[in-house]
Amino acid sequence: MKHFIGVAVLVVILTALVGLALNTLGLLPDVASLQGQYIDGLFQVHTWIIAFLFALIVGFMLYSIIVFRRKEGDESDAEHIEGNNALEITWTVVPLITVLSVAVLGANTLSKVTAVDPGAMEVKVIGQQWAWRFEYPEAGVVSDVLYLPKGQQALLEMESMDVLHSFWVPEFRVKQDLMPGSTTELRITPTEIGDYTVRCAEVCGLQHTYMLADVKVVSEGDFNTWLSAEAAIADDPVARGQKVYESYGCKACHTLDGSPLVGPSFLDSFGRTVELADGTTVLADADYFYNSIINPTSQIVAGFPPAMPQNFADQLSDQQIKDVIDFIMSLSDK
Ligand code: HEC
Ligand SMILES: [Cu+2]
Repeated sequence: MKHFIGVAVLVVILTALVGLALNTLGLLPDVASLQGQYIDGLFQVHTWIIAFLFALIVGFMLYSIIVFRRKEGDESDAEHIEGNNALEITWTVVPLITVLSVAVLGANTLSKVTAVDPGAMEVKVIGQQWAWRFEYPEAGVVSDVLYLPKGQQALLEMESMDVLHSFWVPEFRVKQDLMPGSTTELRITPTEIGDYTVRCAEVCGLQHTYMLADVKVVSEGDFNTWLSAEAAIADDPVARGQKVYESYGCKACHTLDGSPLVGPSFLDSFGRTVELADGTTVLADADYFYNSIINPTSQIVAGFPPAMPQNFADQLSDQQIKDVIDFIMSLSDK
C-alpha cells in the first residue's frame, strides 16, 4: 500500500509538470476563430490525457527502477505472478471507456466546428498553381486578399483549377482540401481582428511553399466599406485596369505623368505614332498595346531597352489585359 501511495504522488506530480510544460511551450499560435476555440478545447483535453499517460508509465517505471533495485548480494528470483483477473479487467475497461469518451468528445467538437449559421456569408475560394483567389458572389467582387468581417460566419466554397490544394490558416485551426472537379466547404467565424496568412497545406508542385494569400479580419463596418469600394471597381473597366497597373508592377516602369521611366509614360500614349527601334512606325492603338503586353519583344519602342517582363501573358487574364488597356487609353484625350 505504501508503494501505491508513493507511485500515485509521483504520477500526480509528473502529470502536473508535463501538462504545464506542454501548455507553456506555446505549440499553437493564438486562436482567432470560434471553430478554433472548440478545437483548442479538445486539444487541451488531449494534452492532459497525454501528460497523465506519460506520467503513469514513466512514474511507475522510475519508481520501480529506484525502489525495487536489486540489493547488494541478493541473488534470489523475483516473485512469479500468474495472471490477475481484476488487474486485467481494469486495464481493459479503463482504456475502453477513455477511448470511447474521447470519440464522443471528438464527434461533439466536430459537430460544433461544422455547425451551420443560416446567416453565413458565402465566399468562393479558388486555388490554382500557385495562387489563391476569393470571390464574393453577392457583390460581384474578386480579390486576391481574403477579407472577412469579425463575428460573422463565412462559408467558404472551395474549388481547385488543377491539382489538390489545402486551405489552412493556422490561427483559424480548421483545414480543408480543395479538389479539382468538386466543391468542398469550410466554415469560419473569425473572432479577432488582425492579419493572417492562408498557406497551402497540400504539396502542389514547385511553388507550393509560396502559395500564400493575405487574410484580413476587419470590423463589419470596415468590411462593408471595403466590399462596396471593390464592387465599384469591379463595375468599372478603367478602375479595374488601374488596379492591374498598381498591383502587377507596371507602375515600377511606366509613369502616369508623362515622364519616361524604364518604359514610356502611359500619359497621352494612346493614339500617337510610335517610332520603333527597327526604324518603322506604328499607330498606338488597342491592338498595339495588346501586342506590347503579350509579346513585348516584337515591337520595341525606339530609345527604350527591351526590359518589359515577358510573362504577362501568363500572369494576366485576357480580361485584365483589356482592362489595363482601357486604363491606358483613358489617360489620353484622343
Ligand atoms: C521592368 C520594367 C517594366 C515593367 C514592370 C512593365 N513594363 Fe511595359 N514597357 C517597359 C519598357 C522598357 C517598354 C518599352 C520597350 C518595349 O516596347 O518593349 C515597355 C512598353 C510597354 C508598352 C508599349 C508602350 C508605348 O507607349 O509604346 C505597353 C502598353 C506596356 N509596356 C504595358 C505594360 C503593362 C500593362 C505593364 C504591367 C502589367 C508593364 N508594361 C510593365 C518596361 C516595363
Ligand atoms: Cu497548393
